[in-house]
Amino acid sequence: MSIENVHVEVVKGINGLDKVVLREIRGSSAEIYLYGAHVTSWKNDYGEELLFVSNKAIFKPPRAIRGGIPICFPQFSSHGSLDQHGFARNRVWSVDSDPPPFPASSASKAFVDLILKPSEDDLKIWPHSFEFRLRITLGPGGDLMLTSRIRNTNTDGKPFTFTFAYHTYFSVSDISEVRVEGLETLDYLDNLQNKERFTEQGDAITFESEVDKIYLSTPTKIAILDHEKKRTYVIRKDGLPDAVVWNPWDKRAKAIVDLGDDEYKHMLCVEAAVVEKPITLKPGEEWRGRQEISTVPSSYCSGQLDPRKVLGS
Ligand code: TA6
Repeated sequence: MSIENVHVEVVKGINGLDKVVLREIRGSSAEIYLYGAHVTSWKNDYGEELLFVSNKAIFKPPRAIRGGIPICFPQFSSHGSLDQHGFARNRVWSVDSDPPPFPASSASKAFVDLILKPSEDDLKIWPHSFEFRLRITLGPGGDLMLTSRIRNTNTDGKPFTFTFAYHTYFSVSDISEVRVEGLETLDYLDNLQNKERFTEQGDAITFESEVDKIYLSTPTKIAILDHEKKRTYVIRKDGLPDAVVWNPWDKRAKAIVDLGDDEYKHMLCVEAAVVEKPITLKPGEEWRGRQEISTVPSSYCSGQLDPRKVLGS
């Protein structure tokens, strides 16, 4: 089967791993390794990289790639008996040549359908048959959509339960200058305090030390404002009630072998996820989780557009 065309190309990436390249006519692009169905690049019309990937990322199975968009399935983090973040990010996926139709197919031609089914070895550590279909679409405006469809294909009549995350690493100019809007006043589980539950203050979230929080029942839209770059990332999500916010800061960064000591300054993970209330599927049932990320010029540029200042001037 050939999926090569102007918008979609399969090439060899680092260490000879297969990589799908999506391109849109105005210049935006995305790259996805079949290893992990891992998005490793998302560029805007000007060729600027929007995702963070570590200079020390190791593109070699079985290690997950540090950066981009790892897929956490069937387990988020250490919330279960599997290895951290499950195994989908450490498996080689296939191009799905004949995916079941989507109810609302987008107009974009720059998309790829990937599929993961468990191997015999996977069934030994997680004894459930599933089909995980992932469609990755680069929209005409450069927005990136990921839609996961996970189906229980067990023939033994048994349901299964999972947690999930799109563990997106956004590229930011300086973490100390970034704020996240949309999570104010929400409850969260703090991974740095034994997953205890707290309530966020009323202000937008800013960063001055390590953060590892799972915000619960979050709105469908979250924004990351990068003042220095004058860029705002907008995350829209569906079927993914929780949102994880992670930055390792200096000490923990030093302990992560595939992350440079200072690289934490240029990354922020905001992860559309299902953690607090895991999904249970009966045989034949399917779950869908969708994340759409886009950028807009920041409406807040180092105070210039602060309405109080405008009014006061
Ligand atoms: O999503 C946040 C988190 O679960 C953190 O606790 C942190 O460990 C991070 O993911 C990275 O995990 P990884 O297994 O990729 O090193």
